Amino acid sequence: MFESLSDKLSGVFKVLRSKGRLGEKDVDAAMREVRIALLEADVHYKVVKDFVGAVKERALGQEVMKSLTPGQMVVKVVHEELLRMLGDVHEPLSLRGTPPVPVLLVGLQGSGKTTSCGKLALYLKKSLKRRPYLVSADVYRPAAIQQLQKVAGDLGFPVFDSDAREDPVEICRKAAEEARRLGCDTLLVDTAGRLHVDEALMEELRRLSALLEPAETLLVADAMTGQDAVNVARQFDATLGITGVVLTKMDGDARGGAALSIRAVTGKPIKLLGVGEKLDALEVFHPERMASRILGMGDVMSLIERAEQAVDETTSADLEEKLRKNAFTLEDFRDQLRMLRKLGSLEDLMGMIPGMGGAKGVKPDERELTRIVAIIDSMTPVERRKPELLNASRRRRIAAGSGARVEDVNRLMKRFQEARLMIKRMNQMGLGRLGGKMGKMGKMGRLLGKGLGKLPF
Ligand SMILES: Nc1nc2c(ncn2[C@@H]2O[C@H](COP(=O)(O)OP(=O)(O)OP(=O)(O)O)[C@@H](O)[C@H]2O)c(=O)[nH]1
Ligand SMILES: [Mg+2]
Repeated sequence: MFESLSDKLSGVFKVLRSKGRLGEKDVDAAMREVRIALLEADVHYKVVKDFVGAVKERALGQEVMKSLTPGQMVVKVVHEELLRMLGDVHEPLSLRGTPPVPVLLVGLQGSGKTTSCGKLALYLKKSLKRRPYLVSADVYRPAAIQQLQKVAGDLGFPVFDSDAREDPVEICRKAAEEARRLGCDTLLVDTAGRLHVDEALMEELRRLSALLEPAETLLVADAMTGQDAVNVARQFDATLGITGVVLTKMDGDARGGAALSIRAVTGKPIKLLGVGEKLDALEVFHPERMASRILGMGDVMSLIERAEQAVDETTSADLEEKLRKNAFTLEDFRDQLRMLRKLGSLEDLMGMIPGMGGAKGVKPDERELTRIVAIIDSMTPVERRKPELLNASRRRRIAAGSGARVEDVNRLMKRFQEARLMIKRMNQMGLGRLGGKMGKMGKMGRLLGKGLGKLPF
């Protein structure tokens, strides 16, 4: 997500930071590059214009803080403006009302409505302790009803037995009754998609909306469709009124910037992100985290949350202690690599670690993990604890023992040293040296210390 945008922005910031004083010319030049980077990332041109204008004005204005260099100041302003563009604070789902509280999922064909319905049900149950009931109001596409039934069945959620010959409004009325009877508190309504926004579909959605009076009308938009996603959001909002957006396929290699302009263009918040085809691939959207991710500061919070879900707590305190003392050994490194498997794809994880997102030439390779673990396994326990013992002859022995080449062993050692350094750096952030508003580093750092216990790097 946003690798190339991150790369470019960090390039611009590096230049800015290297200067002691910043004149109008420097800021102008930097903003020209920021502008190009945003446009290339497919951010809506009007949003880019406002963004660059605001940053320039503030950067050149009187806003100078003693504690920051002018370059840092600009980075801070960019971060804040980016945050503003994304919506400042996370807006949670609002599910007040008499149960079963209806949630309507709408959007174009193939945008991910049915999948998101399942993801949302799982999220509601796990994170909000709710009891969802699902219903398909898609009577048009053959097998659409069965598709939702399969999704619900796989996850173990009750689902209405929709009859494709009936009117969608009638189906939903009956489904709401059934949900109430079963004691479910949330009614998730999957609706039919269309290739384009058309009047007949909108009319049907309006009728559904009038009957259900949904607490949330979520537009499910495909991030890969770029500017189209923004237009669709605008149209759905104008004719139906949406309360939020679920951006799907954020795991794809789309430039993604378009989707991020949705908030700025429609004023409606992005609430959730679809990040994969699996039904647990749903993330809550946090503007702060996204801004940090884009600016290459990493999304440590999301990473820690994910780590906490996947890994048990027992070893973490122990590791925290080791990290503090810089006693992180190859054994720990190996354990971390093993745990990593549980967290998600490597590429995903790298993007969340500060400084790693844009790291060039670090193409994670899952097989590499297995190789690394084999190499570490071939070391003696003493070697693992004291990597400085590894001279040329020991390295040859280890290579032979693990079926690797000496170069592989060397590369692993280099990586390990880098990982130690990185950990040291992150620890220093944790000590609160980077105070102030820049990402609430103090708190983040402490959490990081904790989260790092679960990281391989
Ligand atoms: N990679 C990825 N694929 C997704 C995501 N969400 C949905 N998909 C895929 O997108 C395709 C369409 O998803 P559906 O949920 O059937 O979309 P829909 O909006 O219900 O489609 P219609 O009912 O035909 O309008 C499927 O292949 C999904 O697996 C996501 O977040 N990431
Ligand atoms: Mg569908």
